[in-house]
Amino acid sequence: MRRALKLLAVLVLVSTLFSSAACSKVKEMKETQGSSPKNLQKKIVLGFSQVGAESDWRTANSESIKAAAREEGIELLFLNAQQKPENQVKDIRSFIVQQVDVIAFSPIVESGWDTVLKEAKLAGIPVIIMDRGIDTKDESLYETYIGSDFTEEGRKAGKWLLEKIGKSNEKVNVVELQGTFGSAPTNGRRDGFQEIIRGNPNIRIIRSLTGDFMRSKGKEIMEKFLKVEGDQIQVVYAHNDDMALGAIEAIEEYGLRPGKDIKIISIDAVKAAFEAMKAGKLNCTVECNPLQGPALMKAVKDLMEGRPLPKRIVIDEGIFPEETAEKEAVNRKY
Ligand code: GYE
Repeated sequence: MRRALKLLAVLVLVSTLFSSAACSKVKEMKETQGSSPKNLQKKIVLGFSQVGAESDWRTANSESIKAAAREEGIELLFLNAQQKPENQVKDIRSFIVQQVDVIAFSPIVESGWDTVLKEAKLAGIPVIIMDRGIDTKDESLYETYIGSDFTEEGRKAGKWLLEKIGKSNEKVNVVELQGTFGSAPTNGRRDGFQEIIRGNPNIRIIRSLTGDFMRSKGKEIMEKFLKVEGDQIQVVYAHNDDMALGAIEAIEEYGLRPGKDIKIISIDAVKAAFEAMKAGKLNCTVECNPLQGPALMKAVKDLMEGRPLPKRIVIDEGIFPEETAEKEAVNRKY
């Protein structure tokens, strides 16, 4: 009995020593990567948790991340959270368990990340926020945020409306198709647009609902708006092109002409929006650039090689009114 106990104690000791040696080995590998990029033995492993596959923008964004990782020789663990924040928490935890080198994610909603980000910090894994921002008091929980200025996008949409339609003295009723509730692009695009149209008392948002950035839901909401407001609607402001395209279908089925009887402004500037503008069904789209893969991989490499990162990396963007569609359509990559 005594002998058996002794043997057990030795086994426990050996396995503890072994696992702590294994741990320091992993740490060592990460440190080697950090200090001398040229001696990279092991590929950098990046865990990325994506929002979902809700829009053309998202498809282009996912492709850009995958292509850039391939190009840079970074091993990418890519997970799709299917628009559920709780899935993203699970994704991040699984990346921590797998001891990836860097975690990046596009947060579905703005708040609720502190606990899981603290877990990543405790595990010594740096986090990059991409595309959608987060709301936190503790900025040490992430290294950098790479993404667009959503409030500015909303302002651009508002300015276009003021210039094009707001000049006449007639009342302009706007219906708003919002993106995912609680997400950074929804909040920014809503606030930026409101800030600008506030300057003109004739422009009023009469209805607003969330369509989750999806074409099918954009169509559903527009059907509802048309049912209650009928031809009292002069303008649709959609937080993305996919919902605008859904709204276009609803307007046509209702018997009105999108782009003419009802003006439509949206955000993203994906290829399909240019086709709709060329057909005269969409009036303006504000650019939101999804090709963020190269910027993400550069940030990952900078981090691993110990270079400091700015806290915010903003993507440059433009605006495309219908008059530019014909010329610009050929240049669109997504
Ligand atoms: O505008 C929309 C997508 O987070 C900026 O998410 C992104 C938004 C984009 O579903 O189409």
